[in-house]
Amino acid sequence: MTPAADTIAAIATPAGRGGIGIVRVSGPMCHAIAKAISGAGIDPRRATYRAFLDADAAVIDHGVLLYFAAPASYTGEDVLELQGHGGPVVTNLVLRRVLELGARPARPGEFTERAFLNGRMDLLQAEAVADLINSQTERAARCAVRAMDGEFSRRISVLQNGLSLLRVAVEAALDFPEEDLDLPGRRQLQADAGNWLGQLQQVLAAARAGNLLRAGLRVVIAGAPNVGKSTLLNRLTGTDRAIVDVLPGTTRDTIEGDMTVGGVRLSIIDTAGVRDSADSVEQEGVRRSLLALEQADLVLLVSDHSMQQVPPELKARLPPAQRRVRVRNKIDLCGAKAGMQECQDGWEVSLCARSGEGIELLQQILEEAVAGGAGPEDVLLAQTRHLHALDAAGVAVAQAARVVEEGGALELAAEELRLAQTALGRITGTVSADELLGQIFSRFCIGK
Ligand SMILES: Nc1nc2c(ncn2[C@@H]2O[C@H](COP(=O)(O)OP(=O)(O)OP(=O)(O)O)[C@@H](O)[C@H]2O)c(=O)[nH]1
Ligand SMILES: [Mg+2]
Repeated sequence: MTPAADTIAAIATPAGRGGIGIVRVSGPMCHAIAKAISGAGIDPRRATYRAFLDADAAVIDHGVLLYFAAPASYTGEDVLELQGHGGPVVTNLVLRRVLELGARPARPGEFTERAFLNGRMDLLQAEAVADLINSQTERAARCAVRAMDGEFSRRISVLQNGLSLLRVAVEAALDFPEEDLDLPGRRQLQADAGNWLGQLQQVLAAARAGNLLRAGLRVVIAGAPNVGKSTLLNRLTGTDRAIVDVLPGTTRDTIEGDMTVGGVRLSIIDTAGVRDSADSVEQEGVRRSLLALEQADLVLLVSDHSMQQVPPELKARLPPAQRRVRVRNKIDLCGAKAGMQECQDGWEVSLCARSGEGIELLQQILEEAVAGGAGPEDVLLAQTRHLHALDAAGVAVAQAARVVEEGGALELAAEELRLAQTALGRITGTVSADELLGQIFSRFCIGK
């Protein structure tokens, strides 16, 4: 990889005031910039306390310079960190001076992009950096660190090596005319293809669980007016987020609150009660409720304990395969007991949102929904693009396995295996288009 010709710089600490403000610089001019701004040369990997000077040698700030010589740095290039006082104005003055000295402003994610291009990390690890920064729960952060350390990449690389050996075996068999490939040979290929398909499916399951951990789960509370949806939102999130009132039609906008279950962040969305209404604002509220339903991962269908059915217009809008939990609220009014039971389309819970009686049963169901299939350890923090690639690889390997099993043309199996390898290569970045890289790194913050 040829080193970048230009030097980039950005403020690496969050905007606003803080103890320290860091300007980060990467590229061939780092040493010259350090010398010019501090008035003397510096040694690599040694914290040096100096004044930061402007063009007229007036002091901008006093702080610590840290210099890492290529290739032993985050980006693989010369890197300089100027750690001054964390005020927006002073940090900007330091940045401005660095730019005057010849650096250019970095694009979002450009430091990590350079780390990738210089082979300091693969694409999965680079994406894990962004995931770590954006983690909303402790569990997601721990998973992101494991991905950054290369756990996910190793799992992909095991698959890649396995598929590659399998393809070599299939291609070797191709050199024999069909009738010469003995039965044990074909059986072995068949067993190997089945084995790698199984391993790929395990990785896919762990990636699905990780994707959930990363993105969280959208839980929508829906039902007729006045059944206690907003009371339930407040109870689950432990807040006073939504207005509760005896009058039906209180909630008009969708209202979002957060809760964390089993280390996964759940967005709980309260919606307007669904009914026919002449009020145009309420009509809009109902439209938004139905829209929210379509984007839900899980729906809590709330009704009064007395009222047995969910409004038909609401039922009609529920996507068929969507997971749902029926919540019968206000058990205090009919003297029923809190409880849960399995019904035809999922769980049903009876509770009292107002007092909180039975709410732990609903929390238990949410925990189960989050845990999904994978055990707590086998989770790979995957982005949707990784899932698509793993899916594509899975389809191709399954197809190859079928061809081998059914005694089809081995050329086809070899081609499917090649497609699977290409799909996996897109995950770690061994096969990547510039456009994809642009999309990935533009999602980072500036300075990373
Ligand atoms: N007795 C009893 N009343 C409840 C319970 N939960 C909610 N309520 C009452 O039912 C009324 C309606 O509650 P909300 O939470 O506003 O109901 P909603 O479904 O959000 O209503 P809309 O926003 O109008 O659709 C309020 O007076 C609540 O105090 C409960 O478990 N028991
Ligand atoms: Mg409401």
